[in-house]
Amino acid sequence: MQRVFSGIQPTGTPQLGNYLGAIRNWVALQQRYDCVFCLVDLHAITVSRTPAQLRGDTLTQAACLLASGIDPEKHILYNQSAVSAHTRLAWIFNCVTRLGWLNRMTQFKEKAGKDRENHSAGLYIYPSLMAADIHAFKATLVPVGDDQRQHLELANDIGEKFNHDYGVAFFPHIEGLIPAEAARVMSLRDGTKKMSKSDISAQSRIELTDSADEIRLKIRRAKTDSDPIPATITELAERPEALNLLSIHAAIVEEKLENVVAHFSGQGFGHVKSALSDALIEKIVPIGDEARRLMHDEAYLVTILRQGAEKARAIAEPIVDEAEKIVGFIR
Ligand code: AQP
Repeated sequence: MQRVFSGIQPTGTPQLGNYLGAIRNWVALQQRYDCVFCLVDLHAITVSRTPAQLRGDTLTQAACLLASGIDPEKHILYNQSAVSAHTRLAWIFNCVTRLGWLNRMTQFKEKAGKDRENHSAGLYIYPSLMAADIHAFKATLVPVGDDQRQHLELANDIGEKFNHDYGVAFFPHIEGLIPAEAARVMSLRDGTKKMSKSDISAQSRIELTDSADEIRLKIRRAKTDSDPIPATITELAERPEALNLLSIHAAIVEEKLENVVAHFSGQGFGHVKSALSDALIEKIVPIGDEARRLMHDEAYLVTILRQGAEKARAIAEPIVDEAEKIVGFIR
């Protein structure tokens, strides 16, 4: 059976983009594949985090994933730093990856901005660790949002270069599973910017633990324009905020965007926002309620992660042992 691997950074509370771009897909894939879901705490420290933030966010993420429907009995849920196979393979991949490849990564450019010299080396080599995360499990299916497309291509380049350099067919080809609707959910304050957990404006995102009142307020305040909804998607090309809200609505009610646009055609945003708030509250609030309940039981969450790490080690360590043997390391 093909193996699915995917991760999420404990850098805040999961937001609607994480849910629609990744988590919801993870839950569905559990029916068909062996799945490994990882809280990528090693990735999270590529930007500055206090120990309390990192620990708190890791537990919050675990609670939100369980509340969303991740099954830790049948599948694997753990935190990355508990499985040393990730960093062992990442070092080998750092020596396979070419600087020119990393220089092309748009996420580094976006996150580092103009102040590149002051960012961590970890942020720069992040894609090489991500390639190791996937290849350490020989996973072939990786459900992610559209923002990770370039990193997945690089993970394939790295796996192929390793195979080529050492004359083996060791790492398999990876296929990204990117959803058709809302693969890139945009900020509620700026339709040209990705919705992010770490955006300084809490108004820019819906978090999975938001209350019904918070969801309603954030959607009411979401940036839009005063024009009515057009008849077709192509007429939304120059209206990023309008397109974003309609795309979120389409994804949350699991309807095609063109049908949603046709449904609201001619109406103003007051109507769309009210329908969108209702749909979001119906889907998101039960997840938040369950996550809050789980967050009261820290010992339970830690046990789930420990058990997951044990199962993850049993898969990844023999694969990375083999990769090290191929490289020529003596054991
Ligand atoms: N806005 C988004 N729309 C669709 N998918 C998204 N994802 C993230 N944002 C959106 C997908 O969620 C998964 C987990 O993401 P991550 O935590 O590993 O890192 P990220 O992509 O950098 O997410 P954030 O929320 O923007 O985190 P911060 O603020 O820490 O940088 C991935 O599959 C991602 O594609």
